[in-house]
Amino acid sequence: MEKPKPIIANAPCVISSKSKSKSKQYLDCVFRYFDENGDGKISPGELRDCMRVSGGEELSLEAAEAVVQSADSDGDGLLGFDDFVNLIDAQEEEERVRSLKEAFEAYEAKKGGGCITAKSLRRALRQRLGEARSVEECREMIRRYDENGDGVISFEEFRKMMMMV
Ligand SMILES: [Ca+2]
Ligand SMILES: [Ca+2]
Repeated sequence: MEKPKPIIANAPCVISSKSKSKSKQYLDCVFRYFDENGDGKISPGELRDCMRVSGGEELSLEAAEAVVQSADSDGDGLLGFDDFVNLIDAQEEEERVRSLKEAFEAYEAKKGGGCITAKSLRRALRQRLGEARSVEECREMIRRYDENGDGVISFEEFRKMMMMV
């Protein structure tokens, strides 16, 4: 099954708002936009219509049901407001991890190798940021975030490192 694009990107009130703040008001606005019949719940059909109207990816009813099911806490086959917020959160988290993975790949010693070494860090800094660092400096940077002390940065360690900066 193909993964639908993040739902939140398809809501017009999101597109018009420059800030990506997740205020209650803002989520409320998105929620109401999805909730066509105003019963305070989002059905798979509503989710689907909404994606279509807003020019998002065409979603099959089965796919919409699967999305709803993934966040449906009380099992009624509909999304209440809290479920909806959780769904958005989960999707944003997924999005964040995806872009982190991309960044990580650029620093990896070997594509798919799963670690950043002092050498690969040095190369990536030079290529991507035009920063010339010595291997020693790169070793030092790695040491700072190398939690398990294996001398390289794993994706998990990289993730924590990025959260700190
Ligand atoms: Ca509804
Ligand atoms: Ca490590």
